[in-house]
Amino acid sequence: MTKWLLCDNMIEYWNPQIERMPLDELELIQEERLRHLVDYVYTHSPFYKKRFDEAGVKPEDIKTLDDLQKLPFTYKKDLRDNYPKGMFCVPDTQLVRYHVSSGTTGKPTVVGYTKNDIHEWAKSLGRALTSIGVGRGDVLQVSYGYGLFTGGLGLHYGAEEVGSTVLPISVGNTDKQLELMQDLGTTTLACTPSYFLYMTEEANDKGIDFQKDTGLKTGIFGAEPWTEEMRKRMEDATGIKAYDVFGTSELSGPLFTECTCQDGIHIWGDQFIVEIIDPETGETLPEGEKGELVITTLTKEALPLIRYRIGDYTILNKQPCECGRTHPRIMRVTGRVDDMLIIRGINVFPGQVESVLMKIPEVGEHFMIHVDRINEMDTMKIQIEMNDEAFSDKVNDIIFLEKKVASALKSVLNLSVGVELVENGTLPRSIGKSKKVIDNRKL
Ligand code: DLL
Repeated sequence: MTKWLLCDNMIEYWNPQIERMPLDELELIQEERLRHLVDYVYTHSPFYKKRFDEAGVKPEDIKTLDDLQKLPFTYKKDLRDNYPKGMFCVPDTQLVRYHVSSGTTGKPTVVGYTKNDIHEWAKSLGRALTSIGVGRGDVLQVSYGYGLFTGGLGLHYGAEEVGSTVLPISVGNTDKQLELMQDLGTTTLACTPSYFLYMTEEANDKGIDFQKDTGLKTGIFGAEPWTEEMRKRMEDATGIKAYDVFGTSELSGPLFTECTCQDGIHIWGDQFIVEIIDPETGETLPEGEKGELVITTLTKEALPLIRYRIGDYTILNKQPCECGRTHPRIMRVTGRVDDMLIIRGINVFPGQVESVLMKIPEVGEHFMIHVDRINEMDTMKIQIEMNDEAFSDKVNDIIFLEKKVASALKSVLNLSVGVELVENGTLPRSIGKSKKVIDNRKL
């Protein structure tokens, strides 16, 4: 597949016919693929046959996109219960790869891929990378983990699809990362936002200025929640453009990014159907309302998923994007349904805390939320690093700043929280997905 450049507005597309297709035409493709999918899983997966039979739904009941709601959901638990390969729809001889989740919260999930699954995955990222201006001539430093985690190999194949030169360095060894970034002229860096923050600190310590000493222009950051406020800080501090990348291992891995408009993540409608549901009731929510992301895969062969409950909170936007792409977008994922903290009856997401803190100039980029239950009462205390410039050895200055931060948090969270300001460099750094909450109630 060759990349297209539409000269009227200088926006590049990987495949303009598909990416700019009118929504009603796209929906016809979705309908046709959905009909094929339900037939396929019903005949190839004993799991889905049983699930459909239990729900009293037959493949012939699914004729239009509206019928999607007749189909039962699929849960992460289903993948675990059918560990390792009970939900696969192809024989082992057709598999070309496995990825396996870390299984920190239970049995791991195993995802198998046919050759075509790998190709569809790379295609999705090929479109995504093109939409942020990454392609031939770019050096893409892939600093996501390679191996069982999908981040490294996912971005790797996507980058090769668009003809970029891949630097497959994986995660860690930050000195080497910074050295090769300069020596090989990295233009694009893909890693978790936490790791980029860490790299920035290390670069500062070594006197490396991203703008002057490297050719870095673009960051592709995801695999964990981050905020608009964090993006602004990263872009201001380093002069790069920072883009959000989203995906989950069950869907393949990293799959979707924002385009240069930075106004939502494009989900390729010919490959996936997106729904947003109320996580409590399972009801589909109207466009624009925040709820749980549910995705149906339309082209996967080895492990197709019907109405898979991703467990992330986001908002669906079906309006065509300014970039000309018509495929639905999801807004920045603000956290997982199970990340929500309930403190004295009030719902709090770590992302809300980050949004508030990143607007306070005296505060650095790192914080840790500690939740406890003391005398039957939930408490939340946040340790927050200060910027070096804001650090003071005068107790009064610190007390004043702690009050300012606590009051900013209270006005947004509607909750009184303890604030402890700590010196820059005190809190743990992360090179992969970071941990921002220690909930002692669960210990
Ligand atoms: O994290 C795949 C990935 C790799 C995505 C590299 C992006 C870049 P999992 O380990 O299965 O797969 O974790 C998926 O991570 O359901 C979200 O909760 C979270 N997540 C991923 N990307 C984002 C993002 C990879 N951009 C889970 N914003 C998802 C917020 C994200 N959360």
